Amino acid sequence: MNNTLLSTHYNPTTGEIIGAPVVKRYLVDLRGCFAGGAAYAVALARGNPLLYSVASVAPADGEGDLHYGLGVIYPGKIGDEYYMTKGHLHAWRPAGEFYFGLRGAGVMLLEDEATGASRLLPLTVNAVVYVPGHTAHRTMNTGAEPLVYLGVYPARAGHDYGVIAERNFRMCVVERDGLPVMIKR
Ligand code: PAN
Ligand code: ZN
Repeated sequence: MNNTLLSTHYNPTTGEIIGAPVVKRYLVDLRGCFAGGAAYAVALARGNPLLYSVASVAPADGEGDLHYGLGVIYPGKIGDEYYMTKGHLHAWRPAGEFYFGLRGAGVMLLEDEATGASRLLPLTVNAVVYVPGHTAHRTMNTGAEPLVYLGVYPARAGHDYGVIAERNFRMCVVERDGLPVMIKR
């Protein structure tokens, strides 16, 4: 057990946790995620902005232990699609996850691995979203300020990006009349 991580403070404005390792994802890392391939290519030709970062805290790794990540997705769009995360299934498929909205406004796209059934759920300040096991999940910032959220998941969950990289989500989320709408890819 890592005593230094039993108690931490997160910054809900910047999404920082002092001392926690951070993964940063840039536009180039999201190749294949956006449905609008042409808009993606145009945006990438202009630059390679930071889309989101995640600070992770893993206090203990026993069976039954929990980890958490503090995510920040910056505001922006590629064509009519919001800046989003890569999205994943948990490597240990039964692992569920709680998301807590801390700043800004966004949505979560959930897709049941077995049925493909998709849901679009708001992730706003004080919202709690539960991602059941066996469910692919992707988060988008639909607002004008950074979206900051906390995700809490079993220590053994792991991240499986392979399935999403291969076939993506069935649905994509686009802005229509200023609002996020889920449509078939
Ligand atoms: C989150 C995600 C975070 C970034 O902590 O890892 O939102 O999304 P990607 O991992 O899809 O890039 C989580 O769901 N952990 O399990
Ligand atoms: Zn997850």
